Amino acid sequence: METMQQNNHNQLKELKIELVRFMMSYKFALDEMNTKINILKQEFQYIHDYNPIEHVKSRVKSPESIVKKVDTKGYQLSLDSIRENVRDIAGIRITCSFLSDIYKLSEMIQNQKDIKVIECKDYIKNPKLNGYRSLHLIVQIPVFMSDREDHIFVEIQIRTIAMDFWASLEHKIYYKYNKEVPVQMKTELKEAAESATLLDMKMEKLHQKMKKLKETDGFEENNSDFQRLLSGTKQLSLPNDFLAASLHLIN
Ligand code: 0O2
Repeated sequence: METMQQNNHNQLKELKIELVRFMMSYKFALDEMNTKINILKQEFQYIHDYNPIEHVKSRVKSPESIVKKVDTKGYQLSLDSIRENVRDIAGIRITCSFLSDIYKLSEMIQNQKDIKVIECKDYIKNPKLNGYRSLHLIVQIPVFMSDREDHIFVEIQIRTIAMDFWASLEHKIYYKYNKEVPVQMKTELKEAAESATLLDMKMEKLHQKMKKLKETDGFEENNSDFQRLLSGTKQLSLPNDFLAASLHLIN
């Protein structure tokens, strides 16, 4: 009797360790992705004097949500099956300033050698019927642990502030409403999504116009800054002035 109890206790202990390891690997994958995104953000700020990322949110799906998804999709309830089929356990949402930033950022992420792109769903070029827009990437990244290397799926959603505003509120409006949503409401939500699209397009146009203006003005401004640096009337401060000065010397 005592040996049986001991066996059960050991099995439970092993199961607990396995579950903790399973969930931890997703947390580590998110830590790695967050570091990568942070590096891109900082480097972009220094080199281009511009930050395309407004904010980043990440989460590990709760065990309850994982089990719910396994149930609704009809997957087998085992760790191997969950690992293979539920690819959004680790999720990152990046909100960008402008439409063009989304594709720039997606390209920079996809070009990283240790990131394997599994799937790319472009709900911006092909919005969902309800009006939902966002760029979704499913990637796999290696996580190195004490005794093994795991390749973990991460879902990355990249969108603009307007897309995020719409999606967050749409989610709130539908949240916990299990009955059919009235057609009129669906139409109005779709119209709201179209307004968000127009706003994104307008802001993108303004962004491009301003970029061109800065390029023309920038040369003269930087040049006079550089002249002041050479004549010693402008002090160098780290790191932007050093970068500006080095870039002028290279050019
Ligand atoms: P949560 O709580 O955000 O994680 P999948 O269900 O992922 O196996 P699917 O449906 O092809 O397969 O995935 P898709 O289309 O890539 O969408 C996955 C996620 O995108 C959703 O996760 C939402 O976060 C978001 N999303 C997709 N469609 C909509 C939409 O119409 N409105 C809003 N607000 N968000 C959407 P989850 O798991 O549904 O939820």
